Amino acid sequence: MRDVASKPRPKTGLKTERPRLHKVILINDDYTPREFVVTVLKAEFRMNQEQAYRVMITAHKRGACVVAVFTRDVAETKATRATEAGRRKGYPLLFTTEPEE
Ligand code: TYC
Repeated sequence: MRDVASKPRPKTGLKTERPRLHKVILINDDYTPREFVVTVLKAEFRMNQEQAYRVMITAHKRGACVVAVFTRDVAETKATRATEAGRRKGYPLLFTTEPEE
């Protein structure tokens, strides 16, 4: 069994670099109701009430708040879906993405 643990590993960085992660960012606006923002955060980002409220109120006070980080595809899909949920209700709710440093 110790043989398994001592198998040679691929050299770090050559084949197994992790994909860069992308932040999903919630942007504040003056029109979307707070409770609706919380509902979208819970539905699309699987947050509980407390987590969703904290993110919403941070964006409300500071102008924007990082919601979570994902691989690029997942970040873009979630940001688009969450933005569309607001659009369907006629709200200017906006989620953007940006690569992590
Ligand atoms: N500022 C909005 C209001 O006062 C609530 C809100 C919070 C909207 C965060 C968007 O990302 C947002 N109704």
